[in-house]
Amino acid sequence: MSGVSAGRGKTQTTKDSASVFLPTGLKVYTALVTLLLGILLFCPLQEIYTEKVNLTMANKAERERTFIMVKPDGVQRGLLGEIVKRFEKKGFKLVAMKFMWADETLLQKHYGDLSSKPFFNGLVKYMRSGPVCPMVWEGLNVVKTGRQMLGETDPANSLPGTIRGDYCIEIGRNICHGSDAVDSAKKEIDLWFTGDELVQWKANEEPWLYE
Ligand code: DAT
Ligand code: MG
Repeated sequence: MSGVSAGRGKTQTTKDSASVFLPTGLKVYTALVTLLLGILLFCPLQEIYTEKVNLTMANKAERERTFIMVKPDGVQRGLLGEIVKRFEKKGFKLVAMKFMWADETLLQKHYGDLSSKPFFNGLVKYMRSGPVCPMVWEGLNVVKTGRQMLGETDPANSLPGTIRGDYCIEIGRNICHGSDAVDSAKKEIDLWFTGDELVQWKANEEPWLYE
């Protein structure tokens, strides 16, 4: 009995204090609800904003891909690192790279549009004379900029500062290849690489390269 009465007494006390502190309780409750609503609203908004910023950057950075290849003379002359370095330092992102001997069929397909040229057989033979290093680079306007970095097809016409302008002399030994258009880049990438070989990754320097 005494327990019941003690319990009753306790309940009464709690009721009393609740009614005394109700306005403060309500304030705290309102503040908590407002805070919660604020967090609930702010987070998705911030997420949407961040996503949009990232997307804008990604769109710029991932707008284009090009196919660059160091030819057998470039490899033999120890210029592989130099050519990779130029693309890397420019800020382009490496998507794929391999070191291989290219077979005749692959090279005939790669240079298919030049098959009627008198230098075609010599070109394929030269490209089979040693290992090559095909690569995929990504970035804003990378196709056009890549070609500018390579220089003219004939090194004699290539400006100093370009890869061919700095490191080679003759058209038949021009050390590197670069896609000449976005469409041909797509075809060349598909010809030389499987989908699995194109590496998905986020370059940390992107926010410092694209605004
Ligand atoms: P690029 O490699 O600049 O795209 P291209 O596609 O016209 O030039 O030719 C492919 C390669 O063929 C080129 O890098 C070197 C070789 N080549 C082109 N014209 C040549 C020529 N007149 N004599 C010998 N080789 C030539
Ligand atoms: Mg070409």
